[in-house]
Amino acid sequence: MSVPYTPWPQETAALYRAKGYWRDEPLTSVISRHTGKAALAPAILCGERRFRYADVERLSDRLACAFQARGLRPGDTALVQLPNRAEFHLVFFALLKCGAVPVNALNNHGAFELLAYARQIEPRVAVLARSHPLVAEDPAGERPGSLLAALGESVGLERVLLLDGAERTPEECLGGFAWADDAPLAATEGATPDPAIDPTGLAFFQLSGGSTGTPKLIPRTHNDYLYSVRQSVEVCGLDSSCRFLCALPAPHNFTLSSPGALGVFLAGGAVVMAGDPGPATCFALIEAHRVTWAALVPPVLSLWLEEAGRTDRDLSSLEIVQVGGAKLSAAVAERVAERLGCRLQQVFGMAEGLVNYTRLDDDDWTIVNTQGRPMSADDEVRILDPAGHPVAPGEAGELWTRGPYTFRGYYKADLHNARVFDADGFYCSGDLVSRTPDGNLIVCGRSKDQINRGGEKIDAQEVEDVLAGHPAVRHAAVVAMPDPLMGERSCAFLLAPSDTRPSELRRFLRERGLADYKLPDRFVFVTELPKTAVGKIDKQSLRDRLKRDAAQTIAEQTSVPA
Ligand code: OOB
Repeated sequence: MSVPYTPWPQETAALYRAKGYWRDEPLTSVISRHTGKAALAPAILCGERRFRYADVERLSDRLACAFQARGLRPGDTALVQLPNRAEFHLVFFALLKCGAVPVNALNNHGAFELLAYARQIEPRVAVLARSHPLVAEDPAGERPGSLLAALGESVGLERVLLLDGAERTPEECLGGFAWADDAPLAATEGATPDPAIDPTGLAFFQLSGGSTGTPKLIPRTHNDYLYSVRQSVEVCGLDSSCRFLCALPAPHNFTLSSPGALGVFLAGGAVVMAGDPGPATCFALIEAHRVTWAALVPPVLSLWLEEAGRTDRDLSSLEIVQVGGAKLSAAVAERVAERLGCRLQQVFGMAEGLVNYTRLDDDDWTIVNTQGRPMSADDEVRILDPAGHPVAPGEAGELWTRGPYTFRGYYKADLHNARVFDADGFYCSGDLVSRTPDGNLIVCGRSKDQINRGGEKIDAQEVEDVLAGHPAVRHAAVVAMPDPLMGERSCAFLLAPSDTRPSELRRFLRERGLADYKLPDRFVFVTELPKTAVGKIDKQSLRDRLKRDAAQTIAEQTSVPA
């Protein structure tokens, strides 16, 4: 049995194999390829703990045996939500070794998101952190029941694995896991799992930022994902000397594969796990582990740049800071070299596939002002106007793409797939981009109904749908408002009585289990919402109103006498 997904056309797949992109190798080979002396090198540094490649291989084998003993079989699916700790990677590799296909939810996802994923994949197992507010008791009573109870309907408690918060050594590490029904893990030392990986099939699901109201899942195969990792390592020139700081959420496509932790494993380097991306935590880790690479979103970079001027920490080991996930302003980009003493690489990627990098030897203008160019010679990019015609060179248009690691369809989403793929298999990312004469892309906007809150994507319709369930709300329109630090924050325009309290609306959304980052930063109560000629809510005019407000505020601030 295998989990179904939209395949590439046969002749395209044959071409990708012939070109050596797809090698029918499992993703777990990024660990297992390190044998002999290389297996003794550190792979993951987490708190005081040091996991060598041999440890990651052995521990993920033992975990895989424990999953198999609980009946996990190829083609089953798994729901995982774990914090940035070594155990995230152990569980990921263990599930792959069982041929199971995980969804790795972000640690700040709420019950709303987790249940939406569970409904789509009907997981056979769930792996959760015992300390997570959704799992732990909820003294404040703000969260609905227990996630375990809700998940129990689809998973069954006998297949929920919980991880405690203790930092155990690699030898003791599996003692931190326990089945929710209290049975022992049953992970015998020295055991190897029954071979179960089909390297020609699906490896796992990536998460889509979404723009349609339901969180969408992106099937990623061993072949396409491993190619994207291998090609990223090549383009970024990673080798075994790399010490990579995993500061953003570990499951995110950027941190996992661009080149991310998997790229660092492939190259034989070490991944340093950070519990949060803030400069206090990260600068200490950079100093302690002589970190050479870090991947950040723009607001985190801004915090780092600010703190870099004040810190006593030794950041001299840093060679490259990659920034992606949201548009980086040229003004901030220009400060990287001077403040952090390292080079900048811009990364414009998407969980659906295509990843663009500025190259390390690009000229300064390109690195500061563009979001880079596709990493593969076989990435195909079309920039089209709304009628589907190529725009003139240098003009902005919608980005359509296909290639050896760009997916061909969201999971169980035929209607949506029909809208975002054309007949040739090109995927429309919903980004507005232009292309420089030397092929670099500049992101200039977005056509999808999404807010990019400092790299965290918010599906406007999803929040609107939940808000519409509140008795006081007759209609909701959620749009982006400019923000100096985050780039964008979210604002909800509501047809609702003006005495409705924002705190009550926030409580309502939290109670529905929506992730905190999706709660609107601002509520505006209106008696009418502007409409377009065809009668749809005119979101552009709402965005323009917020932009005018922001410009006005800046003008007022700058005209205040000293
Ligand atoms: C990355 O992946 P996702 O799936 O969270 O978000 C993809 C979207 C893009 O379609 C674009 O709208 C935006 O995030 N984005 C950027 C950007 N990088 C991503 N917008 C402007 N400038 C950039 N540099 O965010 C992601 C995946 C892999 C590598 C890096 C980022």
